[in-house]
Amino acid sequence: MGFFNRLQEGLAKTRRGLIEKIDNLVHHHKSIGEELYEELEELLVQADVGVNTALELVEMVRRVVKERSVLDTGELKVILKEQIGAMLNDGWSPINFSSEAPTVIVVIGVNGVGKTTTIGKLAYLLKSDGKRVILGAADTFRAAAIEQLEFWANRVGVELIKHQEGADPAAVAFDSLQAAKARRADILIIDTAGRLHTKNNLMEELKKIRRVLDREMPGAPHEVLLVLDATTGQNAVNQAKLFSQAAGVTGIALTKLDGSARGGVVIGINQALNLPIKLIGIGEGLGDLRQFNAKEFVDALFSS
Ligand SMILES: Nc1nc2c(ncn2[C@@H]2O[C@H](COP(=O)(O)OP(=O)(O)O)[C@@H](O)[C@H]2O)c(=O)[nH]1
Ligand SMILES: [Mg+2]
Repeated sequence: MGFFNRLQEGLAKTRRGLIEKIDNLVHHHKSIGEELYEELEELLVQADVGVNTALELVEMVRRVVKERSVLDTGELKVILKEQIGAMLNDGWSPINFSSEAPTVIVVIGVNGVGKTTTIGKLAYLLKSDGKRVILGAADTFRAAAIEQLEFWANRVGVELIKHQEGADPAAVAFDSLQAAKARRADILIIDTAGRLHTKNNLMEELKKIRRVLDREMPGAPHEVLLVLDATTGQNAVNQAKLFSQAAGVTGIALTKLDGSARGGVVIGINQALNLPIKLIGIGEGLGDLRQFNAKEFVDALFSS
């Protein structure tokens, strides 16, 4: 099955929770009016789009309905799809590759969101694209975290730079960058720890990693990807706010869209944070990660 079909399948629950309800809504209203808009807004909020974003979307739909003098309620879905697509496309940018190798990508986020898995899948994606990739195991908090990344490195067939459990993450980042330069790697991806109960320490640790990288290669890291778990809905938005203040986040990798009923959060994250969603994960397999594409996403979401 191709990625689009899997995305389509992965968004089935969200589709049921949002698109099918919108179908019902428009069938139960003969004309477009206040009541319909209110119910639409409510559906969007329920689908984890977020209150502000839901309001904004309904405003956009309202404006287009007026501009085009739309009377048919059936048209609403088409307009909504168009507006969601526009919203998701607004401010989007692809992964930022450095003109000078290596491109350094730091991956951050709380425990369990899917950082290490995403790194494995991203390494596979980039390697398949002909890039030379190196991984840095800067989540040194537990030995198991290093082993997990090593498992992925072996699976994908890329080199891993690691230290002992408990080592200074910034030192791992430093060594990884040295190695990436020496091996003329195109891409270095650095894994980090995500234990939130020591929030301040974590933020300091991430800052230190960034400082060390920038000192070794001015401008690095070129991406700080915050990994968020789509199944946590609006919670993901809160995590993002927390991290983006301190950690210099440049983009979002949204995982576990497969089987989440809260795919609407994609729209909310994009709007609430002003951060582009760069990657989406739809499973635990090697091929289950892709660069985010607004058109592909709305096509999959609105497909029947
Ligand atoms: N279904 C699904 N599971 C995922 C996805 N990404 C990660 N996971 C799972 O989420 C769990 C935590 O992932 P891990 O990479 O260890 O998270 P980390 O603590 O942030 O490094 C693992 O069981 C992964 O297999 C995804 O896109 N879809
Ligand atoms: Mg991990």
